[in-house]
Amino acid sequence: MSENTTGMTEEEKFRFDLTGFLVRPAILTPDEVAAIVDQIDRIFHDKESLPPEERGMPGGAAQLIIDHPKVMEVLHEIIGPDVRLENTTCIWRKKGEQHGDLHGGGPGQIDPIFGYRSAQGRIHAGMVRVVFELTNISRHDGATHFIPGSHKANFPMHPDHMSLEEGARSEFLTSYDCPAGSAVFFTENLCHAGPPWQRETPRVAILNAYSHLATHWHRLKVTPEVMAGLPREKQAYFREPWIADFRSSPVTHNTFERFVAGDEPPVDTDNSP
Ligand SMILES: O=C(O)CCC(=O)C(=O)O
Ligand SMILES: [Fe+2]
Repeated sequence: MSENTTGMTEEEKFRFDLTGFLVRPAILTPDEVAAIVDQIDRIFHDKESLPPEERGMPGGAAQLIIDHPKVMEVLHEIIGPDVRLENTTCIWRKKGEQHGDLHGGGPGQIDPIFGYRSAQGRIHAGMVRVVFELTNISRHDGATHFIPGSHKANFPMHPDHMSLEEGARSEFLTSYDCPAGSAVFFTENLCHAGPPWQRETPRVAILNAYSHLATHWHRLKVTPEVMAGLPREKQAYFREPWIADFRSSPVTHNTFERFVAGDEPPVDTDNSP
């Protein structure tokens, strides 16, 4: 495998561009996986046993995934140097539960924020999902499914390829095999779904959404307690979505370093409706 200076191999870039998704197997250690699974178990079944700053994502043991180096090196290549974490959700998905129908794909790009482009040897993805699978996954379990290549399809997604019913699925619909602790990257513009979970044991996972520093799609739902419990280097991934402040001379740039050195709060964590 050829490495380049970005930390993403040429093969990974080829694969992500071709298919719209990429699996990095076992980037978390078994101890890290066990600690995060224990936290998610408590969040779903015994919240009071956790201190307030660990009762939701991305606090507690889960905070190590905010800026995991094996994730950031991919995101810096496919989004750019300045990345925000704009949504993070943990799941404890039981047999028969699902996230929803196939969505995304085709020329519509859903919304410019999700748009996928490649130019001059670089990938420019809009919102990128990173699923941290915390159990071993086989492609028949019902983890996230994709229609590879649909992120840059030139025709609208055809109805014949949009079913999740057994026997009526697209021949292109696929999933992945990976050990616990793996990261699965995909552009939100790829046609994808979280179909009904098939296994007796739950799917325990964290679903993150990263995007360019200048954009913000999800209204933040990180609680003030969880945010306050994070070190400033992790809060920086939730800083306000802007690039340059032209009120000052010279222009102020919303860099990671500036946020970490200052005392500005991250974006509004008041999650009242
Ligand atoms: O639940 C899943 O496996 C997929 C969820 C989804 O659509 C997403 O993360 O964008
Ligand atoms: Fe989605």
